[in-house]
Amino acid sequence: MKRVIVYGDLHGCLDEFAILRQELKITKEDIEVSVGDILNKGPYLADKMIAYMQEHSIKAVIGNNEAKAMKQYEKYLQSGEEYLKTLRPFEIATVLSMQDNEYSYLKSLPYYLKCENLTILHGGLTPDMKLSKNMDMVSKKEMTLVRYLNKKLEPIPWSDEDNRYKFWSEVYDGREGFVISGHHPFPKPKIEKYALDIDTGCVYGGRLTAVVFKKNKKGYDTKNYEFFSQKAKNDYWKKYLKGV
Ligand SMILES: [Mn+2]
Repeated sequence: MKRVIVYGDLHGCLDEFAILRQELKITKEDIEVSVGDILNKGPYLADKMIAYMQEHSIKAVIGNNEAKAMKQYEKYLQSGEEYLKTLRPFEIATVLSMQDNEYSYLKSLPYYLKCENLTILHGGLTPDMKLSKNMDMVSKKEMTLVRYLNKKLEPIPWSDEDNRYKFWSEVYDGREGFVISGHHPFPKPKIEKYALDIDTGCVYGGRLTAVVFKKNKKGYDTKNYEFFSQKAKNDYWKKYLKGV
């Protein structure tokens, strides 16, 4: 049976990821996809995370952290050590763990991935976004960042709490398929009619969640999917902020 298995934000949580994959009893038949934000903030750096993804042929879409790491790596190659001083310690660690292989891996990642009736992307969709190969870069980047919308159904910045109207998936109409995303951590997966957010904040001491879809006659069954999750061994982000 061919399964599609989608993983939430990894953020360097490789131990939890490996345990979760063991529990899922992955076979060569399975299609595994990450919603992006593979790297940054957590215990394992870009080199280890990407090597693991490559070794196990796990697909991924770009998260905002991958987009940022690519840009920072490019600037580091241009301007050298001086540039690193402008970055946060976890960003420096990411950039320094990257080489050509990691950079070209990140470059090769798509912004969204369609698997029959399923669509995997990192952030979310706004009513005026249309997925296509020739989407402009601004909309692609925006797609990695969408969380809450304002009353005009436009995405609001992270800090703009007062303007918060609805989470994007609460008003999404399913026109681009059943969407599985991450980016905004919830204590439990956020389940809507045409979308799932499966970021359950592993790097913040929450859980790493996977959702499993099986096929029926019409495509992948979006009514009877199953969640699996693995508890974080640590609140890695809190540890990082405390400097221990
Ligand atoms: Mn993110």
